[in-house]
Amino acid sequence: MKGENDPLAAFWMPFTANKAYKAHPRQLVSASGMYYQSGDGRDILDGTSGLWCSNAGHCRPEITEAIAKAAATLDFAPTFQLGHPLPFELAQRLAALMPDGLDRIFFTNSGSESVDTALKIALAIQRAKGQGARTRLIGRERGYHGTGFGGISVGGLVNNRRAFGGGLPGVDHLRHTHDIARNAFTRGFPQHGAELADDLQRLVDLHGAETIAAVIVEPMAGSTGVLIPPVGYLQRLREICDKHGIILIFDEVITAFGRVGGATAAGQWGVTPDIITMAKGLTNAAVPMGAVAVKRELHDAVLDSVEAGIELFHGYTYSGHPLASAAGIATLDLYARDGLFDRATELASYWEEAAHSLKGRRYVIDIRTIGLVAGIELEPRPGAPTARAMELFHACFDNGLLVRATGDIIALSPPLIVEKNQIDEMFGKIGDLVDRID
Ligand code: PXG
Ligand code: PLP
Repeated sequence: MKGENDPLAAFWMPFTANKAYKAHPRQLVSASGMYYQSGDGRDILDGTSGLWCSNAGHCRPEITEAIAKAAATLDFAPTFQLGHPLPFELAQRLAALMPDGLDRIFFTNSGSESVDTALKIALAIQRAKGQGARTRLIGRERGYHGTGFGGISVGGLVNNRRAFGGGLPGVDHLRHTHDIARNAFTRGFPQHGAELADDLQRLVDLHGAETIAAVIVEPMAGSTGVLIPPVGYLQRLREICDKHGIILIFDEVITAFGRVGGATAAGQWGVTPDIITMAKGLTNAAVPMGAVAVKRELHDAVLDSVEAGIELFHGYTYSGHPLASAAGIATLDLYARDGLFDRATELASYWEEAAHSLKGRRYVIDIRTIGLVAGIELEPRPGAPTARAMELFHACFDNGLLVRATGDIIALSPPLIVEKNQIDEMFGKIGDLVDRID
C-alpha cells in the first residue's frame, strides 16, 4: 500500500512468526566458512549449515566462481527437448555417488519439488509395469517432505496440513519411531523400535498390496528433531517393500552429501531404496537445486512403456539450470577434494562426546547424535510447549551461535568443515545458556 513505511512489511516470510519477527528482526548479511555476520555486525558461528544445506561452509570461492562463470557463459537454456552440457555432466557425477543401480537423475529446484517428482515417478513406474491400480502413497508420522501438496500429504505434521484442505487422496502413514521412554541418551542407532517397520505390513493387510505404489521415509528424520532409525528398522522396511512390490523412497534432502558420513545415508547404512530425493547440499545451497535418483531398471520401465514421444510428462522450467548445475559440479568437486564426506565419520565420536556432555543439565531429557547431527530434547515448559527451545535459540543467536529449534528440540548440523574447538564452543554455549532459561 502506498504510504506504508515499514521496509519489512512486504516480504511474507516462510515458516516464520511474521509479526514477532518484524517487531524484533534478526538479519544475516554476509557469510564466510563457518560464520555468518549479523546485521548488527557480529560473527555468528553456524551450527546448522544454514538450514542443513551449506555443508561445505559458506561462500566457498570454488563454488561462487563457477556460478559467476556459468552466468556469464549461458545464463539459461531450456532442457525441454533441448539440452546444454552442464546438467548431463552433473547427472553423471551424481549417479556415481549414489548406491549401486540408482544412476538415472531427474533435476528439480528444491526438496519439495524432489519429493513431488519422486512420488509422481513412483506412480508412473507402477503404471508402466502394468500395476496402475497401485496409487496409494505411504508416509510416516513426524515425516517432513517439504510443502508441495504431495509432500504435505505424505508428511506427518498436522500443522503443515491443517489450513490446506484434504491433500492427496489415498495416503496413509506409518507410526514414527521416536521413543524416549526406551531409547533416551542412546549413543548411535537406538536399540528399540525395529518392529515399528511392521506397520507397513499392517497397512498392506489393511489396504491390499495391489493398491500401494510407494512408501516414503527420511532415513533419519531431520526436521522434526533428529529421529535416528532404530537398529534394523530400515532393513525391515526394505524387506516388506520387496515382498509386496512397493517402491521404497528415501528422502535424503538432509542426509545426503556427508551429513551422516558418505554421500547418502542409504550407502552409509547399507539399505538401498528404489528412489532417493536430494536438494540442499547438492549445490551447497548456493543456487537452489534438487535431484531425484532412480534405479536404472525402473527408469527404463517408464521409457520402454512408451513407443515414441515424451515418456514422462513432468519437469520444471529450471530443471538442470546452468547456474545450479555449475554450482553442483563445483560443490561435488569440493566435497571430493577436501574429503568432506569422511569428516562426519572422523568427527562423529568427538561430536557425540561433546553433545553428551550436556547430559544431566536442567531440562535436557534426551541427546541423540549420528554423523555430524545432534538433537537435544528439552522438557517442554508446562503449558507452553516449544517456548523453551525457541528461547534457547534466541539466546544462542544473541550469543553468537546459530542453532535450530524444532518443537522442544535443538538441532545441530554444522558445516562439515567444523573444527573441534568450534564443536566445543557450540555445546559449551548451549550448556551455559540452557542454565539461564526458565
Ligand atoms: N524433504 C526433507 C527430508 C527435508 O528435510 C524437504 C524435503 C523440502 O525441501 P525444500 O528445499 O523444499 O525446503 C526438506 C527440507 C528445519 C528445516 O529447520 C528443514 C527443511 C527445510 C527448512 C527447515 O528442520 N527441510
Ligand atoms: N505457471 C505458468 C503460467 C507457467 O507458464 C509455468 C511454466 O511454464 C509454470 C506455472 C510452472 O513453472 P516452473 O516450470 O518454473 O515450475
